[in-house]
Amino acid sequence: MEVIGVRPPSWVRDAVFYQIFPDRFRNGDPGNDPPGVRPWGELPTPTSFFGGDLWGVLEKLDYLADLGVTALYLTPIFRASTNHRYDVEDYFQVDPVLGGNAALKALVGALHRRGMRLILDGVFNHCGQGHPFFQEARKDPASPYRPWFVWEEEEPGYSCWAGCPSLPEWNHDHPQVQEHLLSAVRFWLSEYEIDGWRLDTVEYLPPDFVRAIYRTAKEVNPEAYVLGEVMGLGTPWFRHRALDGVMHYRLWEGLVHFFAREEWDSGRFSRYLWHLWRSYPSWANFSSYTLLGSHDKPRFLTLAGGDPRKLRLAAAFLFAYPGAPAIYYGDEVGLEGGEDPDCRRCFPWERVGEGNPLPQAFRELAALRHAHPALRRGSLGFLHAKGRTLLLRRALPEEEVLLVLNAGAQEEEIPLPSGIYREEKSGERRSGALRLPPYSFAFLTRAS
Ligand SMILES: [Ca+2]
Repeated sequence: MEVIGVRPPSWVRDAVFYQIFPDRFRNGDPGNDPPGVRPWGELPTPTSFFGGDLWGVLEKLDYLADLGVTALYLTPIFRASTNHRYDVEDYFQVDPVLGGNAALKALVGALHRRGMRLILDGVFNHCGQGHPFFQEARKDPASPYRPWFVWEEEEPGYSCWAGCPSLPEWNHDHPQVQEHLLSAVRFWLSEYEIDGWRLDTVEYLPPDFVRAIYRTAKEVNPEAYVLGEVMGLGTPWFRHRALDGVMHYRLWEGLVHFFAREEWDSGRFSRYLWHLWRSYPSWANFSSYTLLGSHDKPRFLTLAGGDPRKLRLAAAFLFAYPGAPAIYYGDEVGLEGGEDPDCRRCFPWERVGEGNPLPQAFRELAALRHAHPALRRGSLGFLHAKGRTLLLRRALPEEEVLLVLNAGAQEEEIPLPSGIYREEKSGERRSGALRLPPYSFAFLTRAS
């Protein structure tokens, strides 16, 4: 008997994700802007709003599809007070400044007509202090919402996320709290046909509640994707069948050490990855979300000292690695930025189609991944790791793809496995060894 939801949705391992911070991607309707929006492109502060919205995302679906993106992950969109909206005030209303529920309906419809998908950010550990239930519970000790929160003697008088008084934590031991949050999980999957949830701060939630979210999502749609924000090792969540995949921050750390900062050689990098690979069940490796950036980390290009060659190398690796690769909005045009809020700058639309080679590089990587099933579903092997050079193999019975890369400042010759290979870019036949200029890579397929 198959247990419901044990198998992650099959579409994930074929997906290319794109993460959007909705206030900063595209302003499709200036008419819904909150008061005091800043000029597009000004450097963000923790409190600035720029007027981006879901209508803007809808406007740019051609751009995203052309890039090779097949799925979107939006950071929180429900009504809240801040620009990041991790302080939810109503789990059943898309923020009117993002276009409201109507804009989400339109966006999901347009995505599905293109065969694309959408996952939303579920913030179920805490709400915002402006949430009406919290407001009432705080004012009135006799309120039915009083037991929905955890009251404490110490300041600020209640349990809150990471000591942040604006984010009161839900009391998940109270059955009505769980039911309220699970009804939101259910509602957006069934009524708006979203394709899954990214669960915020999973490591702070009671594991049983995460399992309940997982089961609830799969009951509505067995093909729903349940992704966890897990900064540590994800193994326990997979053991307990509570998630389909994690945002692969552990992989991200390795990419930063090897490609961006050049602190590790390829031997250490490949041993680190192999250890991670073996720590997760195979299905979890293939259905995790692999990333070069997110709204919580400095931009990869910035970590790489602004060198686009290193960004391209890391992107090539990401698109050749198992899991669903994700592009953090703007990385593909070379947007830079340090720690939050600097990593949440406005999308610089003037950098698209201006002879900028980066978007084309990302487009080619996505196209390669879509063209070669071995890159999405093949087995993983590290065939060579020496100095700053690396050879990664992805193989299925019917095809074999190699990523050969030189992440160092010297030209290098890298030995190839026996056989004749075809270089993807030039179409030339290769055997024996491949010479690569500094900071460059090549994809090879086995000639049949
Ligand atoms: Ca707007």
